[in-house]
Amino acid sequence: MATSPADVPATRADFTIDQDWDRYTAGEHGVWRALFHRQAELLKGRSTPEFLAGIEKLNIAADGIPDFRRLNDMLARATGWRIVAVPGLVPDDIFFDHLANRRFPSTCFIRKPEQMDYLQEPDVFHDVFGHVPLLVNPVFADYMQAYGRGGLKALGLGSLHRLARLYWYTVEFGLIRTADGLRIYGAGILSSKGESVYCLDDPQPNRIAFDLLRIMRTKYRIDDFQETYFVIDSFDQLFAATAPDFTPYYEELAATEDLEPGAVLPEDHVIHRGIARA
Ligand code: HBI
Ligand code: FE
Repeated sequence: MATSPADVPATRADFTIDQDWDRYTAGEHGVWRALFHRQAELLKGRSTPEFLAGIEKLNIAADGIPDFRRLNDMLARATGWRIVAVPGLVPDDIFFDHLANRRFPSTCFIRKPEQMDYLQEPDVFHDVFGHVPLLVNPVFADYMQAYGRGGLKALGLGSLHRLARLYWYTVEFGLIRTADGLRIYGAGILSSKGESVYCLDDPQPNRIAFDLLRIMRTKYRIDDFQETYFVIDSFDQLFAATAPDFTPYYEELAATEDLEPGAVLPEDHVIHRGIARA
């Protein structure tokens, strides 16, 4: 059903809206409960321990869609971040400005029961279950703010697409190496039933060690599981990568070819070489 302008909640200049937690129906809380139970079970032994620590610290549970006011009390005390409700994807400059000021823009609608397995745009399960728990981790919280600041600069340099790739291959689809093996930290995987298994178990995708410039050259899929996952050793490594000024990187990248999502280069530190898709 097309939403007429009247349906779209009035947004402010920063595109924020009120979550209106009291307006959720029992059916909407039911969808959250079903998604939460399924992912919590599936992610055992798959998600990075820092994700579980965040879920517990924020007491994000199966009982229903969390109230952002309650989450913000705990999140602000932990790392100074807070969630602001937005109607959906917001313009890049607005998005980066929120992140640069430790405000995570989260959708507050939840998918329909028939969309349980796949949703193109982020909903409150993707944003709150997938993204918010890691904002409790001080280093990752610093990375997300540094990313927001970098995004504002990249916009000014016409290099947004480079940083969009960095976000995609880390915050959305990143893997991390632990003593027990590879684990998931990317929100796009944590909130996805199929990709939570595929990213670690399937021989098809490449798994390549994190390399900032390599990632910023690599295109990504938005309509299917990723063909390549990039693996960090720690959140410290990720945060340290954002320390330098990226301007020289953008100049160097301007002289290089973009890479297809499934490409493997001789200089790649390949952890697993996938099976090229037909
Ligand atoms: N808006 N609400 C929301 N969530 C996102 O993840 C998001 C966005 N706007 C822009 C955007 N992501 C990407 O274009 C940036 O990551 C580059
Ligand atoms: Fe996301």
